Amino acid sequence: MRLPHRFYPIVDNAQWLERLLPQGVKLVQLRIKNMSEDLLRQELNHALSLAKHYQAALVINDYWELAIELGADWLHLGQEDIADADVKAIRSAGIRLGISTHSDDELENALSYTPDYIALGPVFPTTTKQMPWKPQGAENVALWKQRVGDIPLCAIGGITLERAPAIYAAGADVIAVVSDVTADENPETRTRQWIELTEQLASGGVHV
Ligand code: TZP
Ligand code: MG
Repeated sequence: MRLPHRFYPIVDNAQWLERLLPQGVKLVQLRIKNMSEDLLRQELNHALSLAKHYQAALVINDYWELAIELGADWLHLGQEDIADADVKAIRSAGIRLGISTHSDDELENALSYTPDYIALGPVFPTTTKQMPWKPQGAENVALWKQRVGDIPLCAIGGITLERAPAIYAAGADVIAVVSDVTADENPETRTRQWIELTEQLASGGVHV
């Protein structure tokens, strides 16, 4: 199964969606940490209605119970999250699932859930999330793509627009970014540049 787009920004509140979805984003993750349950429910509801309006796939990070309750279509879980989640209930609700991986063992574990995509990270050093894993590099992106076969591979961690062509060329189906968009002085323009890059790739116009 293909994902709806090859560019996958990750944001931490629904206001970002108001800014990015009008630029043409079709795949976006809401990754909220530390919010009270009431606010969280409101935020997710708002985000889901924005995504529906813009016909974009909204991937909810972490909150699988709320995702089921609110009728979400997509969920992203890490290895610890998935160990605690009711994957049967998630699947019965028709929710598609992406899973993070950082090592061979995690990949094997993730594949046992037949996920809708596998994320591999960090590809480059990142300051957005503290992790014990050393950067994977383009080499592991290529290796992971061989291992996951038809399952879409999402590369994440320290990826910039400038680094993206080599990572797509290494085998990433999708690239997820936080800071390259949200820390840019013009996130809307940066988003449009990413979308243009994916369009150029589709027309064979980018050479690495
Ligand atoms: N998972 C692996 S790396 C990462 C996450 C959430 C952070 C990605 O952020 P950035 O700013 O694109 O490096
Ligand atoms: Mg998580």
